[in-house]
Parts: sequence; structure tokens; C-alpha cells
Amino acid sequence: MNGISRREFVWRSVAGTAGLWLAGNRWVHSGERSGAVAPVRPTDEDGYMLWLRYAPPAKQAVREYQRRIKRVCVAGGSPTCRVISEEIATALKSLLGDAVPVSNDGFDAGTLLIGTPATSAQVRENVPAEDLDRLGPEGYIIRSVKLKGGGGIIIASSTDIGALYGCFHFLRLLQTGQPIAALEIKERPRLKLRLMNHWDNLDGSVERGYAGRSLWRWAELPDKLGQRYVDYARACASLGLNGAVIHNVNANPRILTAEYLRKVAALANVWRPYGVRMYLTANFAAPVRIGGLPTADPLDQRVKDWWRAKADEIYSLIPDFGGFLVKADSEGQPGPKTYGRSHAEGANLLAEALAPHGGVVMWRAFVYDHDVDPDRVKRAYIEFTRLDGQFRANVVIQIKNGPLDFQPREPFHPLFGALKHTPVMAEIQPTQEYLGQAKHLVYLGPMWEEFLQSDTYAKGQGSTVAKVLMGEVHPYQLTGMAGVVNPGADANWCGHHFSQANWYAFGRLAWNPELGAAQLAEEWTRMTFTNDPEAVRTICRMMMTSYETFVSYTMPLGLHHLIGGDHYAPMPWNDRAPREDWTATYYHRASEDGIGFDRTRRGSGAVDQYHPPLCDIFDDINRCPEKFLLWFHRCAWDHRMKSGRTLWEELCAKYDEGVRQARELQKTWETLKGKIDARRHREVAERLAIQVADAAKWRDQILEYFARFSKRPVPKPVP
Ligand code: GCV
Repeated sequence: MNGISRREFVWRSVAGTAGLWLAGNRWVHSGERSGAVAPVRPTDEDGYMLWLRYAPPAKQAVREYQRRIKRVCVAGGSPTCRVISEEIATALKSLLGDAVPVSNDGFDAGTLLIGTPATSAQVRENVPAEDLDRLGPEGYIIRSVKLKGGGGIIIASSTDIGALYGCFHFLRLLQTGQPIAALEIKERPRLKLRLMNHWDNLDGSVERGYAGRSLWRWAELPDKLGQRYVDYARACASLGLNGAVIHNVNANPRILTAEYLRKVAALANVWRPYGVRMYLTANFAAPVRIGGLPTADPLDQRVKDWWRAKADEIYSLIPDFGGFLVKADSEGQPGPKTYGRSHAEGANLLAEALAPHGGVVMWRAFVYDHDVDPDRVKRAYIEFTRLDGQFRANVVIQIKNGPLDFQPREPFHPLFGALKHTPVMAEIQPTQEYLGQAKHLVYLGPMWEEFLQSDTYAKGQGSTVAKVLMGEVHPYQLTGMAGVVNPGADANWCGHHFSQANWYAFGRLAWNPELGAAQLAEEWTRMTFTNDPEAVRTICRMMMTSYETFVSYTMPLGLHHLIGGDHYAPMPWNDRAPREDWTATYYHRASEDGIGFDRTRRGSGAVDQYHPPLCDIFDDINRCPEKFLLWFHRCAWDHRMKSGRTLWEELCAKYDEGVRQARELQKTWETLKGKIDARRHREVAERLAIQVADAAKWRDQILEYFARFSKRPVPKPVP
């Protein structure tokens, strides 16, 4: 933060809210400006503060908050309580314009009390412990209470971490200008594991990272621990994220050496008060690569002993270590298959080592060995359904949202709902590897909502992916969601200011996968940019249309993998790669007869990995949703679409529409000039210019390429 303190930064930088001006050391509403206080133009922001800028909402709301919050009592003296005190003091000073006293006792009218039954008699009196117990250790209650001479507000939980989550919820209400007169909020996370997944390497590079170098400065650790590590944990905790896997799934085994574990432990110590637990990726060959054993065979006693000793060593340094995430037998990573063992035998080896300490193994389902099936998208399902029930209780299978690989649009992975006896968690990807990286404005909330609300029919209608994840379809003891995330060393963390919204939405969905994308967009916009109603509406509209826009100009109608190595630019002609299933032609199969991958019963049969009636719907060209048409069907170029157009005409129209919508995003953003600070406005505008140019490239190159097969003219694009 360029050498200034966080608190100072809040004062200096949070000036972009429409109608608010930073005058000297104080926020003033534009109506209040007088000759006595010279107005100051909104100060530029660099985006570092994320959604924790604590800019005051509308004047009326601020007045109400000032009336109702005269002092704060944070009961308890734990490191987490200290974090709560500091956060609330910083936030209230910024939101309300004046410092609000924070102490650790007292509860009279005008007090905001934060505590647990163990730390506060007033919490015990006003919030029955059974109510808190029902919400679990991370749940909380926010309640208005009547007191002599006025009202008070209690944020209560059975743990300090739950109280911290409640505190961030309360601050969200203030930041977004919500009424706080009669609060009765009960919240609990619907998923247990809510984890950031970083694909960061030990050399500081980030696989599929688009926001600068890694956040973890390995050369400086464990001695130097900067403020940024704290701010990372604040951001995670503000969303309810409770852990981070800090190392790439393409794992360097050195992360498990004593030298690196000391560095990892130092980070874990910083994050502990925020409830962010440390997890690591495990290279399956570590016993050979760093342990000096001749084998990594999971059934070999020496290998078992090595992992057990390694787990003991880790827990001696990090007592609350969460566990391992493993990519095995995938894209060249070592795994149990080398030794003729199954994924279950591999996962159980690590699970046994962690079990005495309460750790978990997240075993990735991202596997696609050729010999399993000729169709790549069928392979993981085949491998893992065979093993259902063979995993130890502390193993959870981590599954990407779709069966291929984070494509702009995929149907949900058929493993969701298919594993009755093995818990599953979802892996989604805020880092936008295939979705414009940090150059395109693409809010992924609607994509994830579509995924989470997909009905698997695993136990009849209503068995949505969200319900599967929450353990409501099959009774899983372990539940979770992971996000392959986007923060890096860039000043604004995520490269594109709007990419922050994807970190935000992921975190909130991990807390509750049934939240709506529109609600999350609005929360984020109000906290990150402005509370001005018109600007909020405009920004939210842009965000909510941006996903469909991106799909339209890149891979509409179920097309997928039309890219090359960088996963950014169009490359439909890509027919050469070390593996056939890394090309584009393997997927689109365009010829003079038509286009698309036949996954019906007459083709690869992938449709039958879905429960009825979905398998029949996907199999039927007339009932298959058109957004998945070319994923499941091979269609003639003249195939008649619901619009009455031929497939070719529809494809051309979709691409063109995408380009038009991208231009619309750009135009709309222009109307916001002056409504938010100039720096962020300019930086977004610069990227939108790239996006518009790229959208046209996608359209032109894809259509020009496919026209060679369709032998039909490409209609003149709308200028
Ligand atoms: C970490 C895709 C990405 C790889 C990534 C892999 C995975 O193939 O392009 O960079 O590797 O997924 O999820 O393991």
C-alpha cells in the first residue's frame, strides 16, 4: 500500500462514492458542501481495499447508524476478538465519519455487543445457547434488543470465529445501506470446507494466474510477514472462507520439506485469528522425491510410515492444519496407478496419515486417462463411480463444475449426485482461465448459479447440485466448495477490477450455494464502487449480462475448447497437441456435414451418465437445451433451430450478438464516468477496449474457419 497504513489508506482512498466527497479528514455528502469546506474531487483508488472500503452509504442511512451505534463492546480477549475490535473500529470510523469507542465490557442503550456465551453474560441472557448451538460453531445471530433508554444490537456466536463472521455480515449491512432497526438474522454456513485454491508455484509464478506474481514471498518467509497477508485473511474471512490451499495442484514436493513447512507455518499463524486454515497440495511421489524411498506404492508399509511421520511433523508446526489436496494420475502428475493401485487406495493412504489429527484429503476427480473411454468427458465418472464406497471417511472427491475443464459453458459434471457413499465437493474457477482471464469483464455469478441450480435428478426432481453439495441428497459428512482463485501481487489483487467480483461471489456461494447471482452482484457493487442507486443498477446490469455475452462471442450453442495453449484466444484450427483431447478439432469435429460432438446413445453415450429424465432430454435433439446443443449433438449446418434459423445462421447471429453486447458493455461503462473514481474507471475502460476488439476477433476467426466447412456465407457483421 505504498507505505501508508491501512487506516490512513481508508481515509485517503475511499472517495469514489457518488455524492460523497472527502473534505480534509472527513466524508461529506455533496449537499453539505459549503464555502467553509472546500470540496475535493473523488480520490483515485487502486482497488486494494476490495469490498472492504467502508465508504459511507446514503446520508439518511448513516444518520440512522450514528443514532443506533454509540459504542461497541467486543467481549473476550482472544486474538480473534482483537481482530474484531480493530475491524469494527476502522469500519465504523470510516462509515460513520467519527470514531466509535470500542471496549470489552458494558451493554446499555446504543451498544453494539459482539461476543459468545462464554465471554459475555449479556449474550447468555439475550441469546439462548441452544439457538447458537443449532447454528454450529461458525454460525451466528444478529439481534436487536430492547434496553433501558433505547435499543442495542448483539452479534453472538458460540465461537469467536462465528462472531467475526457475524461482524462482517453486520458491516455488509451498513456498507450497503440496509436498515438495522429490527434485526433478527440467523446464519450458518451450508458447506464445511470453503477453500481458496491457489495454483501458485514455489518460484513465484502462478499457473493460470493473471494478476501478477504469487502473493506468497517464499524467499522472505518465515521472517517477513507483511500486512498483505493479513489483508488477504480479512478478505477471506469477510466472505466466510475458512481455508486456503496455497500451492499448485501440480505440486512441487519441496513444499512438504521442513524448510518450506516452517514458512507455511508462519502464514498459518497470521491467518489463524481469521479462521483461515492452512491446506497443502501433496505430490503423490513425495516419499520418493523428498523421502528417499524407492517407491510411493500406497500399500507399501514404508510409504505409509513416511506419510504418517510427515503428517505428524506438519501438525507439530501447524496444529490446526486442514489437510491435503491431491491431483493424482492426471496430466503427468504421479499417482497410485503407477503401482497398479486405485484412486481409493491412493487417497486412503494419505487419509490414514491425517486421520489421527482430524485432517481431510480432497482427492481431485480431474482425471482423463485415454484407456478409460474414447470420450474425455466420460472418463472421471467411469473411474470414480466404480470406487464409490471405497474411500475412508475423511476423503472428499473434489470435482470441477463441468466434466471437461472450466469451459465457458458446460453441463454440470455427472458425478454430482452419482456418488452415494463418497462425499463430493465442487471446484469452480474464479481465475477465468477460459473466460477472458483478467482482460475481459465477465462476472461468473450467473454461470455458477446455473451450475448450482442444475437439477441432477439423483433422488428425483429438486436434487440440485447445490443440494448435493450440502449433503441433502446423499447424507455426506464432509461438504465443501473450492475456488481456483485469482488474487496475485497486482495492486488490485485480481488484475481486472471486476474479477474481484468473482472472488467475492465464489466466497459467498461457498457459504451458501443457494444465494442468487444478482444479489451478490449488488452487494459487491455497493461495497466496491458506489451506493448511488442509478450507478448500482447500471453496473449490476453490466455484470449480469456479461457472462452470456462472453459465451456468445466465444463458444455459443454448446461449443467448447475452441482454444490453444494460452486458453485465451480463438484457435478452432488447433489440431496438433501432445494429446488429441488437447486439440480443438477433437471437440468441434466440423466437416461439410455438420459440427458438434455426438454424445448421444448413437455416439459416445455420455448422456447416459445423467439420471433420467435428463439423459433422455439431452439425448433428444429436439429437447436438448440449445445452449448445450453441440456439446451433446452433431448437427447438420441446416439443422432448424427454435428461432426458425438454420444452425449456421444461428451461430453467425450468436457471435454477432456477442460482439454487439460487448460494445454495449463498453458504452454503458462510459456513462459511469464521474460516478466512480477516475482511476478505476479508466483501468476498466482500457480493458473493455481490449475485450471489444477480442470479441470481434473471436467472431471473425471462428466464423471464417467454420465457413470453410459449412460452405455458407458469413453474413456481414453489424458494424
Ligand atoms: C493445474 C487445466 C489447466 C491446467 C491445470 C489443470 C488442472 O488443464 O489448464 O493448468 O493444472 O486444468 O485443473 O489440474
